[in-house]
Amino acid sequence: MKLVLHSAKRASAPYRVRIGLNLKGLAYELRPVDLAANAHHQDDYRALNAQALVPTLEVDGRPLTQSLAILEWLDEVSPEPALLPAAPYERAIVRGMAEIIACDIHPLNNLRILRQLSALEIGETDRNAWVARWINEGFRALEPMIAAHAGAFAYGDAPGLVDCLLVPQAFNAGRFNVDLSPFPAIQAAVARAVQHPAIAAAHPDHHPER
Ligand SMILES: N[C@@H](CCC(=O)N[C@@H](CS)C(=O)NCC(=O)O)C(=O)O
Repeated sequence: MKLVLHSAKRASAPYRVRIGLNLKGLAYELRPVDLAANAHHQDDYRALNAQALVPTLEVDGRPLTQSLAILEWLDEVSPEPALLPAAPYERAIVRGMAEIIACDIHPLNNLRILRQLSALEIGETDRNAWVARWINEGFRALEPMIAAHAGAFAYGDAPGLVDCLLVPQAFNAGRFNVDLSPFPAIQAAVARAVQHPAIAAAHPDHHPER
């Protein structure tokens, strides 16, 4: 199976998939997409991803989009080590935690949203306050869930789906200087997760420029 991940250096959605692929121990080719230069709006990229968003994962030349769908697909085709727990109730808890980030924090703070705020002449200080507002709101909900469910990782004792989402979202919070000290369980889970070699290898520092 040949895997090609269309990714961008600091973007959090492809960072999730890099973590997932690394945890599975799957080899993949990384193709950087220059978001600043709007490479994602070019026809050749839109042919792979009609939303003009990263990531896209090409599987033997066939594109998959949406990071959560890709991570769930990975868990289906390469079940070990599992990203999701086995029990349906626990799977729903984990998906709920992941979706706080993927559905309720990240879409409000995405590049296209920030560009639109800029187009509406909202200045950098207010844009940063906007970003912080949604991270804080989501993390306030996630904090007690992590406190309740974390073991060695964000959910239980093995790295999994929550870590795939949480580590990039915490990195994004750092980019915008959002203070995470009100969220000690989140901070501790991230500090532990980034020590894992597969998660560390997915860090933007190891990504080609762009
Ligand atoms: N729900 C999508 C979100 C993808 C997404 O928004 N990706 C961002 C980077 S993290 C992007 O491509 N942004 C480009 C833009 O907003 O113009 C997923 O999880 O894959």
